[in-house]
Amino acid sequence: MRGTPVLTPRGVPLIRAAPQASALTHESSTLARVAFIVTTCHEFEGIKVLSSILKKHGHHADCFLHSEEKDFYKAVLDWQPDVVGIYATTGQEAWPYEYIRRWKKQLKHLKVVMGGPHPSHDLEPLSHTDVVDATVKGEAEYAVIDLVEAWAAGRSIDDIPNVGVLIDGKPYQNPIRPVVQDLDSLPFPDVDVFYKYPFLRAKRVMQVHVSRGCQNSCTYCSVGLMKKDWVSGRRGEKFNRQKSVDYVCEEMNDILARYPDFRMVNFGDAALNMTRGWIEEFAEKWPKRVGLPFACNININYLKESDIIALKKAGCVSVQFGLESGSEKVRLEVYKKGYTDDIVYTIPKLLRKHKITYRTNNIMGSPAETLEDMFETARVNKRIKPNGCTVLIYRPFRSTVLGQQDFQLGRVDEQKDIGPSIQNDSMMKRADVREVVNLQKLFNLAVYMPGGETLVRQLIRLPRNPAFDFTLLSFLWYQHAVVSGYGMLDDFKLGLKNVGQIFGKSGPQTRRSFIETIDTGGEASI
Ligand code: B12
Ligand code: SF4
Repeated sequence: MRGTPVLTPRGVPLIRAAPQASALTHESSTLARVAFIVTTCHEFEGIKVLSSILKKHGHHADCFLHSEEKDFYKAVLDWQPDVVGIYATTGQEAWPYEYIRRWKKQLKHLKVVMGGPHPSHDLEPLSHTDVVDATVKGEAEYAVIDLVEAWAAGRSIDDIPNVGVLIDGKPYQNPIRPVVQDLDSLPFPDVDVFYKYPFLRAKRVMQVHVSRGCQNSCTYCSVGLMKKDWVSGRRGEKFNRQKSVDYVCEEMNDILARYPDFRMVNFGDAALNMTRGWIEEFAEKWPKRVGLPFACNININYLKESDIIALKKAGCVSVQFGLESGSEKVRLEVYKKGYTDDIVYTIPKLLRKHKITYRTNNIMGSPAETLEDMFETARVNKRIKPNGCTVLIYRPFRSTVLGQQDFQLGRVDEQKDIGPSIQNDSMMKRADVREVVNLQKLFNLAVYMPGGETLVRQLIRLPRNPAFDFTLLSFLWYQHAVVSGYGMLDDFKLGLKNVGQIFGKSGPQTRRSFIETIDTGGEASI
């Protein structure tokens, strides 16, 4: 935990409030009750950690998943929160505003904080003054404690590091404190707030994180700017951090003791091969102490054959890596991915040799690429024979180097609501936008069907239609469920629960054409 008191930007020491009767809370409770809310049906690592930290400090925390509650509004209201915490990626921030307005009518003391990637780079949510009371930038372990306790004690939140607030009607972002250096110093993530839901605890695959950061700094990803912005450059301060193997094994056994039915683990980290030597130690300890097979992401520019051997020994069945573009020039010079063609052609052969299946991630429609480059991406995939291709449409996030350029250069159609997902539509102003979006939907046909490219070249000229969306979903489902081992039924159900996020709009109205034809189940309407 924090050692020396943190000095706020205005030089005022932050005093941690001792647990006391809360100005926020209702009569029966003396501490803050924090309800996290999310719309995607998934176990979110950030929320698990924040919940365990809050509980460690004596507060109450829980998480409410929109898809899993019969009556989402009532479930949160009945829990009587003092604080509602929204996790938001860009495009995923506005969905709960209507709920919050209604909760605020019922719970006069309710405060609302938004955290996650979106408010870390954009203070726009603060302009919804009837909804959002504060935002948090970056890693929020210590900020949420300070914030909740300041609210509970009726103190000002204006000087709390990481917190964004309106001061005299203007958004103000406080500087952030150093990122958590030792991940082993954090309590085990609180999985109970997600595994209280039967669907999430009955899945075959458990979602786990063992690191933060990434060795690469790709220009289309938020990680590059996080690195620059979140780490001061002080000697010894790290952005890439990994839990110790011992901690991970203990964390896992702690979860399995309560939820013994999981059959596999998916490591959601940017790359499991983040720290040299980690996989070797993991390969020694994990099979003996945990022994579950797993899937993970890898950075192939840091991967040696010895790592692949260690991954296999540890129980890895499937890996995923970002090819992103078939053009080496785009990959290296624009995306700054660090994957040369040599690496792109060598690693898949080694993965096949050691019998680990692999899937690629690919981007369609960035301003760096022509439609021909995107067909080249399909051809490179055909050559390296992945067991599956995930294809995302380029989205210009303001939290990325490339996205910032796009906004500055007026390349973005800012009026177009493409929803929260990067699988739905394109915001880029390009003459061939229809072809790009259709190619993303039909990409797998071009890769896996004999003669597929010729057919896809014809089809992408047609107007977008549900059959194309369905093609994308079918490939996604098959590859995710079968190749990566998530299980056909689990993945089908998960797909139905999250389909609104994949093809929906950003605001409270999240359904459109194709979705309206499907009963996604369990979604309470507002
Ligand atoms: C694992 C992952 C996923 C997983 C899990 C979702 C998740 N967001 O955790 C899955 C596969 C489901 C996923 C889906 C998507 N993802 Co994603 N994902 C990641 C990834 C690789 C790691 C996130 C993570 O777990 N980090 C570790 C934990 C500990 O950190 P954290 O989640 O950031 O949490 C900390 C803070 O954010 C904060 N915090 C978190 N929640 C809250 C809540 C409150 C109230 C507060 C105050 C603070 C707070 O405190 C936490 C602890 O310090 C990041 C890249 C990255 N390295 O950050 C991309 C990233 C978050 N994803 C991104 C995107 C675009 C998506 C999708 C929209 C993709 C799509 N399908 O179209 C969806 C959105 C789904 C959703 N509702 O969030 C972008 C977001 C960019 C942006 N500016 O919004 C990122 C940054 C990658 C990128 N392209 O740049 N993702
Ligand atoms: S390798 Fe992945 S997580 Fe790392 S910077 Fe690139 S896109 Fe982001």
